[in-house]
Amino acid sequence: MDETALIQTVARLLMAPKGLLAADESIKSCNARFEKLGVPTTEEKRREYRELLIDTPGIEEFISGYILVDETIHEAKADGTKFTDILKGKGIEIGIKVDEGLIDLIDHPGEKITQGLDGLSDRLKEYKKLGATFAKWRAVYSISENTPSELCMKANAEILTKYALNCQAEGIVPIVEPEVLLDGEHTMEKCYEVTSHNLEILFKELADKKVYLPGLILKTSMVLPGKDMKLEVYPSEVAKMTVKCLKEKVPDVIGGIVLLSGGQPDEDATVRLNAMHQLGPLPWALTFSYSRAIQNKVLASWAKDPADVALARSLFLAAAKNDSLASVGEYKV
Ligand code: 5MM
Repeated sequence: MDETALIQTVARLLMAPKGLLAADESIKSCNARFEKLGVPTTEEKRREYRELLIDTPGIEEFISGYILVDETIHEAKADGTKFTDILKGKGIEIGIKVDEGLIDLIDHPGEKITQGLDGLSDRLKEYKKLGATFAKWRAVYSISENTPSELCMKANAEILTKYALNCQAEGIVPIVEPEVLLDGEHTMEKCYEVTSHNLEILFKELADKKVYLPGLILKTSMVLPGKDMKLEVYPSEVAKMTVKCLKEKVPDVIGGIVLLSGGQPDEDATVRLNAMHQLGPLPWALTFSYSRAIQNKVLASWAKDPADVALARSLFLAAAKNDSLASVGEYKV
């Protein structure tokens, strides 16, 4: 394992005041978002949309890495320039989602594990040749009366760890994403409890199997009450609970932490990250890796008027700038 190369990639990804763009919606999720807005669900429309995101002038000021999917990493601009060359030219790290989605956890209704370990090493080698320096794998946990079960958390921790070891062996920085879903009627305290216990299980497994923590990034959900509670929570409260949970369970030596937005309102994701940085110095780098919270307005604008790429790009730059400011606690409402 080339530890120095991993650390250098982590440093480039987490260089303040930047964060990551998650543009790794699977074809299915991307199509579902397109469909809602009346955009044709064709490969060409997906390519066109991703071109808009990848070729936005100046975005490198706010974004250090793009997480792509298999389809996009092989694609090019309408004029033939490869997407990977555009990103490299801007000094943006190329990331790739390597999990192959969720499957049911046998005998555990409502619970999922993530698949994609088969042939992973070969796929990583291929992505590395295309320029990828980091990867991402997402596991999900639903909160309900009986979930997440110990078995679900342990099974996903084992899978995330195998994935991380594979990545590091290939010189690719793994992002491990254990996402506690926002759906449900649970309290914020319950979310704290579940996130905390799950992180404990995950970091024990990562340490037991000797994953190199300075060469790993955690992508986590925030500690929030369930969406169906329809509760207003102060950003300072979310920040306090999330940071407390992370400080207690994430080793200081980790490469760093990035947050997902998880379906919370765009502005909330920004304000809450900002509030975390106002709590004083943190033991690890902490920034954003949003998909919806950055892209919602961009996609809506482009769907309405695909010819007005300039408007969609200005919305993308504005959202990325706000999150960049929040990543150093300088965002002002
Ligand atoms: C972009 O969404 C990713 C998962 O996509 P699929 O469900 O289509 O496979 C997801 O991992 C994403 O990277 C994170 O959840 C962050 O996205 P949000 O929208 O939560 O910020």
